[in-house]
Amino acid sequence: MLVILNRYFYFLLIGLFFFIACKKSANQTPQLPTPAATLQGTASFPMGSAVTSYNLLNKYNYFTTLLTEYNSLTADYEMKFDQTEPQQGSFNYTAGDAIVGFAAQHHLRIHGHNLIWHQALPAWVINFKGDSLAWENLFKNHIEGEATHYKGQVASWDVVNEAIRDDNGALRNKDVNAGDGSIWRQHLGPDYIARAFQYTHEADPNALLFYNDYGQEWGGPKLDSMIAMLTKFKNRGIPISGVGFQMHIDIHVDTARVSSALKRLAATGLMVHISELDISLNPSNDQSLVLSNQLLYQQAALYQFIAESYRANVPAAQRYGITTWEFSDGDSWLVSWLKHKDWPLPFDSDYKKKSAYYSLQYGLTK
Ligand code: 9MR
Repeated sequence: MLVILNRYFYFLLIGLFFFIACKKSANQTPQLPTPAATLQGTASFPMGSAVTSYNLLNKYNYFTTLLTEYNSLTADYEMKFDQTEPQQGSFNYTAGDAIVGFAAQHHLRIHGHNLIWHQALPAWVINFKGDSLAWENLFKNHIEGEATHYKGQVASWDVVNEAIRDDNGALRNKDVNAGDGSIWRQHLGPDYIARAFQYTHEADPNALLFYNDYGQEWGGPKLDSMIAMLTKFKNRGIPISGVGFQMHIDIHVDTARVSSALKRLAATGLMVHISELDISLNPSNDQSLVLSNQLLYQQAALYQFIAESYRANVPAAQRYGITTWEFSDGDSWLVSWLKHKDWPLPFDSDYKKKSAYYSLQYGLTK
């Protein structure tokens, strides 16, 4: 009897020891995020961010967050005309090359941004005097020069950016408000957009070519004429692969219109890139606004909605990806360039994840 009791006691003791050992080792194993818990690990399409070479090369938190979360890059401003050819015939691809080199080193996709835009032009282009042939040469040389320089290194280009007027859907032409006209349309005629795609395609036949713009979420004449233009291009055999829906939105956005615009753009058969996503919490730049949890949750719900709506309305084969315009609040153009009091991105200024991050990730997963 005593022997049997002793044996049970012995087993009990071993069990207890085993239980304590397991608990201890469980406590000692930290819960590290798995790759699947990042944006790029969760999404079934590329997740991108706008970046600057300075931040990539100098800010530790910036490039580690970027490499963990994203697998596609767009240059925030360093591949634009005013940067690549600041004086006529004097080229500077240093910053763009740094971004492209970083992407190659880390196997990230590069989306080229942009070749033709009415903004970010060097002074020599704004002041250029010449007949229509001279303008055509300037236009063609710029496109061919830059597209050739990055040939085989960029996966895709925003060939033409923001060519359509906000109010009536006409092509930007003469200024309506200071600086909102397009010298390209003024000097090259209405078919310049199609020619920009042709010239880019001739220079880099493997790059996917996009038309990129904002305001699709308003619906109305701007979206109607954009869709009409894209459809015409496809029917004419213009080498266009996709459309960029910038998505600079704010917390008052009409979500039904976002979904409807995504659906209509997808119906063109083109790839759809959410190309510059950010969600402003303070669109009127009210200096007295205090950041609240309520605002952060509203923003989070919208980030989730955008991911879900994209997945629901754009067929998988047409999803070129979702690109946020930078990823941390302090680096947003609204904050660092326009000096607004705002918090538009999934990470805060210290590169910490906000509710918006978790909800975006959830929207990519569900
Ligand atoms: O975020 C960009 C900012 O850093 C630049 O100074 C500016 C001019 O080059 O362009 C900003 O990016 C714009 C993008 O190229 C096109 N869509 C609107 C973006 C925000 O203004």
